[in-house]
Amino acid sequence: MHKEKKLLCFIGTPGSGKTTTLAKIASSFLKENKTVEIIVTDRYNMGSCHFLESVSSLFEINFTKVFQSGKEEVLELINRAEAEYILLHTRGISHNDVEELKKLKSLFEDIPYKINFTLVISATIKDNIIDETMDTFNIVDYQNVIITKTDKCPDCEHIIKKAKELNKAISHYTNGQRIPNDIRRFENTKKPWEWI
Ligand SMILES: Nc1nc2c(ncn2[C@@H]2O[C@H](COP(=O)(O)OP(=O)(O)OP(=O)(O)O)[C@@H](O)[C@H]2O)c(=O)[nH]1
Ligand SMILES: [Mg+2]
Repeated sequence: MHKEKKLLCFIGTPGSGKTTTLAKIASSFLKENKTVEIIVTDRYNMGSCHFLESVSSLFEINFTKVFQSGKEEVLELINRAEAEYILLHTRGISHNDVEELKKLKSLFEDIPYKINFTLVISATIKDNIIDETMDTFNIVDYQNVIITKTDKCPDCEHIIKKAKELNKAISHYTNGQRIPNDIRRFENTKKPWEWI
């Protein structure tokens, strides 16, 4: 078992690209011969769960999902995971749903592992929603941003500006639906993110 598990938790609004991006990141770790496990922390999002289960079986990635979504269960699955990189899938939360974000925060609070939270945000959303999303998700104290759907909207200036303002790193951008191909490192990051 790896002494230091690296936990990456993907958060974002519904449809932002969390599941697809998580699958791309998982397969990029595999390419680098790192061990990966995906844990789905929300049992209600059947679509994402089935999708990740299929991707995991295709790429031979360890996969587990919660049955109840409680804190103890999530911790138990993390404790049991033997991979070096553990990718946590969360359910989409609306950009103004403060209560749900507080619940998400509390799901991972007091877990005796360091978790790096990545906000997955689509380049296609309007500037005022970008601001609200990036501000409100800060409840979870995310450190990193991945910009999705840049093939649909190549202009990411507003997200980049907002990330600088909030002192968030941008590790990657995605530019299509293909897994694992359509993801690139974001080169201009001021604060290279520790793990990915
Ligand atoms: N064009 C394009 N489509 C993308 C990209 N990333 C994701 N998508 C598509 O966007 C849609 C939503 O992506 P998901 O990964 O399911 O988003 P999600 O955030 O997990 O959604 P929920 O689980 O419902 O909250 C899917 O059709 C993806 O194929 C991208 O970079 N470019
Ligand atoms: Mg999903």
